[in-house]
Amino acid sequence: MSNVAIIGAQWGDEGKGKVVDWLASRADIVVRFQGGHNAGHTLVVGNQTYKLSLLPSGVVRGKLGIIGNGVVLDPDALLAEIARVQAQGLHVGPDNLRIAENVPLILPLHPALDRAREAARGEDKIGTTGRGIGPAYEDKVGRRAIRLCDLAEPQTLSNKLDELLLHHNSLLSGLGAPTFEKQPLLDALLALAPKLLPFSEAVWERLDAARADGKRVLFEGAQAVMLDVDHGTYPYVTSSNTIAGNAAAGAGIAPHLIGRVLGIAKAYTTRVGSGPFPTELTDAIGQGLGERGHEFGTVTGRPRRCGWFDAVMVRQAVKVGGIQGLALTKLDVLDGMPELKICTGYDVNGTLMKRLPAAMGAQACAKPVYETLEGWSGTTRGARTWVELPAAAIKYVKRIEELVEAPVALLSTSPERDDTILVQ
Ligand code: 2SA
Ligand code: MG
Repeated sequence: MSNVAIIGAQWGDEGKGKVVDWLASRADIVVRFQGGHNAGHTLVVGNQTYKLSLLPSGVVRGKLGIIGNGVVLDPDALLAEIARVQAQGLHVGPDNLRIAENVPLILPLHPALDRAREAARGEDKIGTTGRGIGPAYEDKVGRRAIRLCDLAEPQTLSNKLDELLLHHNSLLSGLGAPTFEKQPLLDALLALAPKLLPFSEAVWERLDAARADGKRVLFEGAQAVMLDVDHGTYPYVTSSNTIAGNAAAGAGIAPHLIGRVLGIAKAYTTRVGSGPFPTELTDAIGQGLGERGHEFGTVTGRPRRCGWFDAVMVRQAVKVGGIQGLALTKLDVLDGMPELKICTGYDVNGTLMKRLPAAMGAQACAKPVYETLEGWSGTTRGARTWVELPAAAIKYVKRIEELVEAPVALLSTSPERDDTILVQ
């Protein structure tokens, strides 16, 4: 197996955790290359359910996990997550988790600013997870970020905190939110140093050695293409590039080492948070998808918005994300539906479009153009071979392949790891 990058092909929550876990058994290293603890990857292994937000999913399989420089890392969230999975019997230590020394840190002022801004947006919220992801990336590109390696340099920490507080306290007070004192933040960071520095290293070097040794690396994406800060439904997006091309920059490896790109998509569509959703169903059908699919955000618990499969959006994700094969998940949620619709185009102010327009107004008024397919009465839940699927289910999957211009390589028919059909 060459290196594989796994990315979401819709708006997140596609079931990446299960697929990463499934492929991690064939890899040596699993790398998170963007996002932060706004991710919520759920892995069901036997009678244990692991909810991971920062830890690379390979830790469940005892694989080496790497958190790359492209992530924004909340130290308290990481330490709490490590303690949680250790209580579930997993081992996580500097021997099986390495963190890029140049990873930017999320400080308490970042979620504070995230939430204050969302509150100030009133009705027009982005719908962020409130974890400070956006403000942390702003500090990174603003060349103000405190990074893991800074914890080893108290004077650097102190100087950087001065600059950060000058910036953030003016923003926070402008939003009527409480400001931050320096000393408590400095004390907290100095106290974190001995806990975090043992995990810190130049991970690009370790990945280069892994390349030389022929190790197999899995790049675990978070969120999804339609939340990508460039290619998603901007500004209702996350603040990092979620497409596979960012695995190189976000881990410090050569682009040609990314290898195969697997996209994950649900057999229908969900999104949590604000923003356009052309195939959204606000009727009983959408409610039924949400109930049968248990559609609540792993991170925030928010109910997810549900709708029909959008082939226009996924085809675009295939192209910009470099997706060569699709893992289609939660097919079982469609069991028993008399008919299914697939969006094949958008009517944007009377113009038929085969791609998502970039402008906010055009995105907001994109109306879905549907193709209708018959549903199936049999169940697909737990199916592990292609032949177990009802003919109409096979037809639905085949039509999706044609429309998104990528083969379905893997079908998931339940959250259970082994309820998976390897198509090719
Ligand atoms: P933020 O907090 O600044 O990243 O939020 C910006 C927008 O991105 C959306 N967002 C998400 N939407 C769905 N799932 C998310 N995480 C998944 C989970 C994990 C995954 O299960 O929670 O799929 O990797 C996620 N993270 C951010 C958010 O709703 C805003 O619209
Ligand atoms: Mg999720």
